[in-house]
Amino acid sequence: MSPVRLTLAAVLALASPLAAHAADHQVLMKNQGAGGAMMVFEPAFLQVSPGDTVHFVPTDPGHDIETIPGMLPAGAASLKGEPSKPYDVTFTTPGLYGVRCRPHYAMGMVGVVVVGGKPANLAQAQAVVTPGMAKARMDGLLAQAAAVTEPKAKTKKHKS
Ligand SMILES: [Cu+2]
Repeated sequence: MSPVRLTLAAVLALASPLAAHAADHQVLMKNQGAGGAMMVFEPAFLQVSPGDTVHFVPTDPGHDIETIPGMLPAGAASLKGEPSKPYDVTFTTPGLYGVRCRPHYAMGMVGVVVVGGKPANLAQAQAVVTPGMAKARMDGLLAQAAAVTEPKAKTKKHKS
């Protein structure tokens, strides 16, 4: 490679540091989780890096995914999938995203995605009141989010 082309490659690498390390993740939407719990996102807690894509897959029909109001980083777009349809999200804005399945919200079908390191909107998310069985699960997920201090270590798995 000539010195000129090497320089160009270096510039391009600097221009897209996130895309170069972007990873894919999968969250299943199920009637029953591996641990026996009913109506779950699996995994219900996920930490990803900015630029990563999460595929929400309705393993069982009847589930959807959308942002829980108040559990969204400032400036981030809210999420909204269609019932029984896969939904892909590429997360760019760091912070905490609380999600729910609308029909099964009160049954505890909630999840949390932390993008980057320690989420700046954690306290805001903790102040949101969640209904029924969602509360206990969300408390557990927010405790996991509170334990996040560092961005996720880079993995070797790259998007092909
Ligand atoms: Cu559901």
